Amino acid sequence: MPPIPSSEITPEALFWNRRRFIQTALAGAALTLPGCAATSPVTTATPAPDAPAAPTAPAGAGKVTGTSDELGQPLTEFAAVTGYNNYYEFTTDKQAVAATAANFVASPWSVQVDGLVAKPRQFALEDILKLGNEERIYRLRCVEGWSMVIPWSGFSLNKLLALVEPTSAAKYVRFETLNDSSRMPGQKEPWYTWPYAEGLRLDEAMHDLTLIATGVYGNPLPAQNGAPLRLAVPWKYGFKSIKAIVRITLTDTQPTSLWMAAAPDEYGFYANVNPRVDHPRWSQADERRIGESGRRETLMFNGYDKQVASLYTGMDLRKFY
Ligand SMILES: Nc1nc2c(c(=O)[nH]1)N[C@H]1C(S)=C(S)[C@@H](COP(=O)(O)O)O[C@H]1N2
Ligand SMILES: [Mo]
Repeated sequence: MPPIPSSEITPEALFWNRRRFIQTALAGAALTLPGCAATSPVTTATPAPDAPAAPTAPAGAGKVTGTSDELGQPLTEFAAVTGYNNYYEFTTDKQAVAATAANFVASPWSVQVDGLVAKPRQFALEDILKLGNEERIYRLRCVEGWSMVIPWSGFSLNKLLALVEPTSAAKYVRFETLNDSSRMPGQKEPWYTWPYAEGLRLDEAMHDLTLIATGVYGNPLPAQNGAPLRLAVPWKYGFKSIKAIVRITLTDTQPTSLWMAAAPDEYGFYANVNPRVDHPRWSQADERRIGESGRRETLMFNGYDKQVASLYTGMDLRKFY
């Protein structure tokens, strides 16, 4: 059973396809974006009071030690974490990503780490996996206005960057997803500047919270969550947490992400979660936690302000959205 009854979902992809169609008709090839639509109320059914308690290890999940994040907020259920996804390389239908990506083969895999580094290197996945397998429970806040609490496993990106020795000229890190439309059919969709790309400032990339996730819910990452490895940057909107990374490049210029290229008025480079800076088309003041009814307040830096606010001292956070 899908974790989220489809009857309760505004079909965002349909909305956007219709909007694109209208825009195409009106304005030739000038298209605007999606990424994100704000309005779908998403809830899971509330179990009857006498229903049996959910099993601690849901079918399909591996071993996870924690049951909540550091704020005491419980893990989002396994079925939602692995069944309600954003991954435009496969489909814009969140509940169809898992099925559409089911046959994606993520091995062999390697990651090129290059640019302004003393020791550029191509890492085989096997070597990357040796860098660590810590459990990290992070909130994920999508710019669309929904959120989850997800038990990732992996290691801090700074461990990988240390191996290539960034030079003093390196100021930013650019990440790129696999570019292969025979394996990722959504890349045939012409509206985006494939491959998906993202970027961080070097100090953001070196922050201990910035995770290379190689697993979720005690299992290796399934395709829909970004197999075999992806970023998890918990204080930024979810689109920064790029999936299926094949290349990491140190650079002296601010990278342009896929979303910045698609809609520069809507998606900035920093994309720090900020309840006081609304998206041009919807409020960011609150969010729907998947599995809960009602909405909860969005926290500054997604609740990681103590850890990361100092990265942005002196910056106008409104301007630098
Ligand atoms: N390559 C790639 N990475 C991506 C996306 C995508 O479409 N393609 N979607 C982003 C968005 S908008 C979100 S909210 C998160 C969702 O991660 P999840 O499906 O594991 O919850 O992945 C991000 N990483
Ligand atoms: Mo997102």
